[in-house]
Amino acid sequence: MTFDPFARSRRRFLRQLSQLALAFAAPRGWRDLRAQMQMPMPIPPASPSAAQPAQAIPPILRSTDVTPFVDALPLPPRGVPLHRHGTPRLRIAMREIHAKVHRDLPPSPMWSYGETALAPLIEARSGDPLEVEWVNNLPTHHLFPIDHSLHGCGRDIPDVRANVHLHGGRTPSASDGHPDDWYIPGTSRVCTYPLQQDAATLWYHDHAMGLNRLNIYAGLFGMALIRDSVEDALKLPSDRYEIPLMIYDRMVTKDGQLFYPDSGDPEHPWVSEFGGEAILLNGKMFPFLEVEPRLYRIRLLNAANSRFFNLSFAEDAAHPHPFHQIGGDQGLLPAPVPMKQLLIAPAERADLLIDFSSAASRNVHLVSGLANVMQFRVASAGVAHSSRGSMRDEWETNTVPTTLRPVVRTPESAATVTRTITITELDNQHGDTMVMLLNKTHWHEPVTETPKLGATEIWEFVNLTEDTHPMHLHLVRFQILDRRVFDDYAFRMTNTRRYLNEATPPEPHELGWKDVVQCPPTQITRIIVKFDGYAGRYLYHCHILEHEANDMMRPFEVLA
Ligand SMILES: [Cu+2]
Repeated sequence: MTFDPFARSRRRFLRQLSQLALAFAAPRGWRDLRAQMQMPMPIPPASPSAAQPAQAIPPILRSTDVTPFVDALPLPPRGVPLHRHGTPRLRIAMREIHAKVHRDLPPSPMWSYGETALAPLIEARSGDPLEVEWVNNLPTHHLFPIDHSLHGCGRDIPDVRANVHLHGGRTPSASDGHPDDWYIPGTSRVCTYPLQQDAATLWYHDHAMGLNRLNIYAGLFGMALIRDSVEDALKLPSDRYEIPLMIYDRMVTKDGQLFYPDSGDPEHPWVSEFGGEAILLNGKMFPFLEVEPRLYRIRLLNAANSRFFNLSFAEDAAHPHPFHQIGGDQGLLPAPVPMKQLLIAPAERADLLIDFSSAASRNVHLVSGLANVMQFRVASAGVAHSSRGSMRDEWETNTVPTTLRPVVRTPESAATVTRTITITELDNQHGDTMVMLLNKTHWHEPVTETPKLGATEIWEFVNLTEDTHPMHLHLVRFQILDRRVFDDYAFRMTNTRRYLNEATPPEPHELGWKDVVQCPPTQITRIIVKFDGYAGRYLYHCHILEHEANDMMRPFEVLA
């Protein structure tokens, strides 16, 4: 599937299908559309106009080329504060490392925030400020082909630039990692994170203008867990029973090297999406984890550039292993949601509880689509009993709580402004995507979204493309109001809004606070958001990193 010559025709087919559906005014099902997203992401073939490939394509590893479940799942080291007088400060350096994605493959150069492929885990308390000195110790040459035609990516600036955004952090603008605030190897920045926010699974990653699709792909991302007393009181599984788990896909050559594709046009190497056959978990293909037959908490992050993962747990195909989702992007849900599978978009997080007690002495797999991508080796029943001390039994529950954290729904009447934001792609005559825009406006054009500090607004994303876009707003948390199929042809042609079905409320596992929302094609997705926290310049964008890099990103400014 590596280079899919049918990808473009499939996209055209889907587009025609959508037009056909509209001709008969038949609304496309939300779940059907989601199911389409399970397909490997198409990689555009070389444009017919392109003369020579920009880089030679080496033989690419197939997932069947390696022995599964021979590498133990790596777990991230804890970030240790540099000093404890005053505000704790971490010093985290970006660097080039060499790491193996599988036992039987040679190491590949990668970039990391740590000494291994796995960046340090930042753990902090809600309301306790944290400072991080982010040091750029990267080399001056990039690992992957840069597209100098993308915004803010010209040949007049250094090839290697970096900055850091704490995704999901309620952070003052100066420390938010604005795409223009990049800095070069040999320099560093100190960012201050007040962390005035609920317990949640956050992550940190590169956000340098036009480059973060390549910087994150190279490895510049890590997880951050914010904890608070509400979470403490639930006595959820902790320490070795709480597993940070980052899932993402890569193209790996047969000799173990990370590879990022290009369009075939040396002047415009950008590709509109990325899909790789190697599914990595915490840096390894097909890792295994030895677990006890008890309750575990899994802090899951989709760290992929473009790929949506449809995940489940199973002992075998006929026996899905149930689990509960207890939290999303911005913290705990009101109550645990029993699940059999989870569709997770790039940058989304899911806080899961899974009970292995019914699978003692057997294996449970994490399944992505139809493939087993990770193995949980469950110990025999006796092991759990002997390893659990009485202190832990007292302190920690081994059952799923019935309620978690109240999430008061924001009434629509609280909103004083409604903003409509269109999502569009512009294609050339060959059907290749050239640019992807929000409100048909480029990144560098003047700010048009200027909410007042403290104001509540409704933002409605009108998706006029054939892809689901995971839209992310910096600074804030929001609630999903609904999604509704509309006549996108009428919208495009006459700017009239005609709905084709009733509004669909968010899924049960989307009923908590969010900072990423899946916006499916031919639907209008509405969120309600209070612009709390800080005044200043921020941004919102699609978190498909290839889209973001080619202008599916806009500033907003919170006015004091
Ligand atoms: Cu997008």
